Parts: sequence; structure tokens; C-alpha cells
Amino acid sequence: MTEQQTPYQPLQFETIQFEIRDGVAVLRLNRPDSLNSFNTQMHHEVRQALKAICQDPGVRCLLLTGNGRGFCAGQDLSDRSVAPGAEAPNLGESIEKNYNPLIRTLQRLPLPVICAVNGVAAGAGANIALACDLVLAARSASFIQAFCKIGLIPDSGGTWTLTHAVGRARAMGLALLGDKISAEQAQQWGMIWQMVEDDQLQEQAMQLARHLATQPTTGLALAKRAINAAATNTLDQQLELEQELQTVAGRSDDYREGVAAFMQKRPPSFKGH
Ligand code: T3D
Repeated sequence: MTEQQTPYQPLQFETIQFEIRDGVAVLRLNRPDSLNSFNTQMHHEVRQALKAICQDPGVRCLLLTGNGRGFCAGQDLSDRSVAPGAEAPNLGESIEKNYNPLIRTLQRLPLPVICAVNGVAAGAGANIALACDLVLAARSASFIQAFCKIGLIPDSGGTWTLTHAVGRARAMGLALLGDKISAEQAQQWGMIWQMVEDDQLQEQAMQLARHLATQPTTGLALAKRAINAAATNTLDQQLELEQELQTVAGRSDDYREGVAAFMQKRPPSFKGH
């Protein structure tokens, strides 16, 4: 095996599987018996993995997916049952410590983040998926804003992401009714990038990840930043931001390489910076 082919596994985990290979970091949620719901350990391990990605300039794409028949059923509710008369858990603290930093990290990672939704994505699990940059979902996958069924509100950015992705009327319906939305419906509504057949999901997601890992990462990261900012910016603010970010992109080695390759009629060889 050459050095490039050797899987890079810096950390050992129990609730996730994580590896970095050829510029692609693959993070698999791995608590299939509870549909990959998040407990404290899983939050901790996901944080560790994301930290490793941030510290490794060789990572040029992240692929997030799940093991088993579900992608993620949100918070592990077995950690949340409260005996009658006992004090309620402080969910605000949990969100501040776990879910909000996770969503912010996914949005701010300066590289494309793909989510391959392999099965049901419920509660925070749905909104973590929707916070990723390119969402592929298996035909049999589904999305459920399950929060209303247990007296909660959509979190992990769901009230923002859904409202911007599908509009107020549909976001309201999803949040107040908690209906299961099929992958096909999610694609039709523009919630996700693409639905793919079940047996092709992992392969297609990996192919996309490998492709993105050969692309001009800095440019992609700047495009991601601009698109994310567009949700709240005015046109004038957005034009200014585009000018600012294009200045940065224009100074990258990959831009130089892209133009040179075009002029020389050869495929570009991007280094990611
Ligand atoms: O608390 C905080 O920190 C605040 C933040 C909250 C964020 C949130 O995510 S709140 C929302 C939490 N999630 C849910 O409410 C979803 C609960 N799950 C479901 O509604 C259903 O499981 C699904 C619709 C996702 C799937 O249904 P189905 O019929 O395909 O599977 P199932 O039989 O319900 O689940 C399979 C197993 O997974 C089952 O265990 P068992 O009986 O085989 O031992 C089930 O208990 C377990 N499981 C599913 N979801 C969770 C879970 N265990 C713990 N927590 C879960 N969220």
C-alpha cells in the first residue's frame, strides 16, 4: 500500500466510525440499535472527529452518514426520562453545549459536507442532515420533525433551515404536525439535493465525496460561505460579500491552476488552496 492509500485512523471511537482517506473524512454514526440517536458519548466523539478534521489541512470533504436502518433519531430519549416530581432536564444547556456547536461547525467547516441519509432522520437527526451542504437520501429514507410529538420545538437550526428551504407554510406544517416526509417528497420540495436508490446511496455519496476532494477546496468553501450568508443578507450586502470573497478566491493557487489548465486544454490538478 502506498502512503496515500493507507487509512488514517487517529482516534478510536465506540459510537461513531471515523476515517480519513485520500482527502475524504467519513463519519458514520454507529448506534444502530437506537437508530443512531445522540447520547453524551456520541456528542463527545463527533466533536473529537470534527476537531481532527479542522486540524488536518489534507481533508477536503466530509461525508456524514449512519450505520443500520436509520440515519439518526435525534436525542437519545432514554437519557431524558424524568421521574414524577423530579427536576426537568435543562434542554437549553444541552443545546448550547452539544447541538448548536455541531450545527455551527458543519456550517463553518471550510470544505463541502455531504450527508448520506441512509434511513429515517428524526428530530435533531433530521436537522443535522439538513445543515449539511449536499444532502443525498436513500429512496427509503425519511425526514420527521418529531419534536412536536414530545412537546418540543424543532432545534439544531431546523426552524431556520426549513423556513429558508421550503418556505413558511411547509416549515410550519412540518413543525406542527411532525409528519414523515419521504426522500422523494424532500427532493421535490428542495429540502435535499438528491434522492438515490437504496443500494446506490453509499457508493454515490462516496463518489461525490471523492470528486469534491479533488476540487478547488478554498473556492468551494468561499462559495459555501456566500450561499449561507445569502439567507439573511440584502442584495447589496451579498454583492459586497461576493466581491470580498472573489478577491480571496482570485488569489488562490487553484484559481491560477484552473485558468492555466483551461488555456492549455488539460484537466486541472487542484491542491485545495
Ligand atoms: O434533549 C435535548 O438535549 C434537547 C434536544 C433535542 C433534540 C431532539 O432530537 S428531540 C427529538 C428526539 N427524537 C424523537 O423524538 C424521535 C423518537 N423516535 C421515533 O419517533 C421513532 O423511533 C422513529 C420514527 C425515528 C422510527 O420509528 P421506527 O418504528 O422505525 O423504529 P422504532 O421501533 O421506534 O425504533 C427502533 C429502536 O430505536 C427502538 O428501540 P427497541 O425498542 O428496538 O429497543 C427505539 O426505542 C429506539 N429509538 C428510536 N429513537 C430513539 C430511540 N431510542 C432512544 N432515543 C431515540 N430518539
